[in-house]
Amino acid sequence: MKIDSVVLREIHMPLLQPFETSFGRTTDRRILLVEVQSEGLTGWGECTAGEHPSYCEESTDTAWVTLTNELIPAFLHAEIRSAGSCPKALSQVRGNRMAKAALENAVWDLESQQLDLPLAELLGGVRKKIACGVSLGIQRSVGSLLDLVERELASGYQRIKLKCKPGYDTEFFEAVRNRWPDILLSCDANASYRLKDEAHLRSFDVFNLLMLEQPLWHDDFYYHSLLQRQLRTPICLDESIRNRRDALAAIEMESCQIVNIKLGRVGGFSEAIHVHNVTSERGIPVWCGGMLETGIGRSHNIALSSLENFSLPGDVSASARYWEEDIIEPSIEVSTKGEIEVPGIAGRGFEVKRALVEKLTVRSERFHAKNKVHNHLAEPMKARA
Ligand code: OSB
Ligand code: MG
Repeated sequence: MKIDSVVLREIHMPLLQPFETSFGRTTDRRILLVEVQSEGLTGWGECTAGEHPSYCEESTDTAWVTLTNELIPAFLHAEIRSAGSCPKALSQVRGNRMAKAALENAVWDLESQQLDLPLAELLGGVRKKIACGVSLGIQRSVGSLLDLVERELASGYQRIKLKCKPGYDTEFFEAVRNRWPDILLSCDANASYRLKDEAHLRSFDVFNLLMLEQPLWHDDFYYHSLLQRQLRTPICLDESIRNRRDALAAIEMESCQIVNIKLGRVGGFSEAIHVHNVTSERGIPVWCGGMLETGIGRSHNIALSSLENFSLPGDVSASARYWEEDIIEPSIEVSTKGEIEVPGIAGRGFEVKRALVEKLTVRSERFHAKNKVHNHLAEPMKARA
């Protein structure tokens, strides 16, 4: 692939509603976008790092530095034959998987355009439609949670996931279960419980949850395996699974029965496909997680979710749940059956609204294949004050 240049930028986008997890509340997103340009075509990638290093070690700021100083120069120096050669080209950098994924996924996006194939097809996807669920942030009151659940079910979403933490769990599950005894309901603790909470976590079993996501430490398999033996509810691992080996270790230790795959957390499409394949071989179902992405990351999540073993509804939902105006068109829509159609046209299947992206940009840098040129396309925040 002849790469001409790479553009890295940061955009600021306010969320329509604040989103609260066990590690904090997000109201405004600071998102890095990567463009990889080649002979008139542009592949886009989105970095899913959060504003603070709370979900994992990376943040918007660490990803900026790693991409600028390490990953983009290494990428431009390497010979990239296809998107699949990115992990090797970036392997000198340890960790920093969300930064790597932003770059690698842009190359997959580009390659699908060059080959005139839908991205989903390039990845080996087989599904024409994907099943969608929603992830609901921690609410201050049971009443406000019930209102939210009612609204999302009316929109057609097939599964409701409740964020939880100690003090914000069973009371909420009970209220939702009493009102909707038959819905697919799950919860996500984002690593907020400890082994001393075992008896309490066992009390979740009565709510017939589809899964309990990442109850214990973010980097653990062993204690999850001890906990899983004590629960009827299947454990799903999110934070703990960084790659194929982690998935295998978790499966062999019986730490979980379900795996959440996030493109950023595993470092991009190549590793996501490896995790997909190994879980598939072992009979462990997967679903696609979300990181409050814009339409660019979301379109990549849709393509990934078209792979066969994505048999549970993912946290892939409509643009309108997050943004006043998404940066792609058409915006991502979910049918009344709670499904998103996988685009059948070449590339990611959604156009990027370039003028809007420029307007939202607070800093950017362009890197040329031969020599790096600093090119500040936009003034920092003060320009928008
Ligand atoms: O654990 O799935 C998670 C958002 C930020 C950090 C971690 C998580 C989430 C979500 C959001 O659940 C899902 C979405 O994008 O709708
Ligand atoms: Mg999670």
